[in-house]
Amino acid sequence: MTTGNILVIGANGQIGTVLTETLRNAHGNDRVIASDLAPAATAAHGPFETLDILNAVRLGEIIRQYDIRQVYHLAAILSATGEQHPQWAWDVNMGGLFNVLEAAREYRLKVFFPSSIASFGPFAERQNTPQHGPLEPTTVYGISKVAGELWSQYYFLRYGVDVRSLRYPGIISYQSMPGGGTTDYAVEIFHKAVLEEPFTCFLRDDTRLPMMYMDDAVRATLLLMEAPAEQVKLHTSYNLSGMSFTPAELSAAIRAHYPGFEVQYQPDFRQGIADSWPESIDDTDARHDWGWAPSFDLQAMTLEMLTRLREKYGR
Ligand code: NAD
Ligand code: AKB
Repeated sequence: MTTGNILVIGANGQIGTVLTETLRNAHGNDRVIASDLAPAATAAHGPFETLDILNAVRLGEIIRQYDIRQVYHLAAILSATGEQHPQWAWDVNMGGLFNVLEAAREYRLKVFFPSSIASFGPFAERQNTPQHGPLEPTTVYGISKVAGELWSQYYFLRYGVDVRSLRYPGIISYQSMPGGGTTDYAVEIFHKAVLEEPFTCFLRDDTRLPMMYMDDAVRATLLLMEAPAEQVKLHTSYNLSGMSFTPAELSAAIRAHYPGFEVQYQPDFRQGIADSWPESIDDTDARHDWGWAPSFDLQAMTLEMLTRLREKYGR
């Protein structure tokens, strides 16, 4: 085992639930320590520690207790919740990252820090948004991600800390529910379809956003974290692309399986957030530097989501 023990911070969230299980399958349950504000499903199959990431002392205790060598720092306040509580979102997103980066400097840890398509704002090119170009996000979440990317690069350049990062699109999964983002509709819609209930979408029908199936997101994360250091050429955050679609296109893909599925549109404040984000992403650097390629398109993802949720709901 070359990775040493691994700490997942924010392990109970949408991504953490699946990433923790995947890491445990690869490295053994005891080598992957889940942590979050309170125990939940991730506590069932391996070590779990209660951790508020704003508590740097507790973080240090856990790192020493388990001889941690790698950290996946997933704890954050997402875009929609962040707009309702901007100062709290800034405190958690930046304060948490600083505690992780400082611990990484002190204990020589390898770190994964997820950024987001929210790093881009209205002045970025909206189609095939390039890796380099204007960022200028208009949400507190996006501001915290851009700042986080730059601080990650700073810790690499100044202290040699091995921090790796991806700008995730909206992630779609059946295992866990999303936690307060603008792309959440693309998960909620599948639950309604399988339960054969109508769905009310909080975005306009023509709102195109970059999205990715969870399997691809986890695979990209592990590919980047396991890549030889010389292949990791960007130390801010890599653009990452899976698919792009609108709520109308997703509804049509679901209707191929559930012809009677009803969708209404009632855009709310999240429409303004979505309108400031890219429609599709150019991830040439990730493909070139460490061999990234997504596996799931809209049709494959839709079939997989519906199949898995039917099993989950016994339908
Ligand atoms: P989530 O909201 O589902 O989960 C976040 C977890 O962090 C929760 O379990 C929460 O309890 C925990 N948390 C919150 N505050 C904490 C604190 N102070 N200390 C410790 N834990 C705390 O989020 P997610 O969707 O799993 O996202 C994980 C990461 O990936 C975040 O950094 C997010 O910005 C990023 N990301 C997610 C998506 C997506 O579509 N899910 C897209 C882009 C980027
Ligand atoms: C959100 O909508 O806030 C997240 C993200 C794209 O970062 N899903």
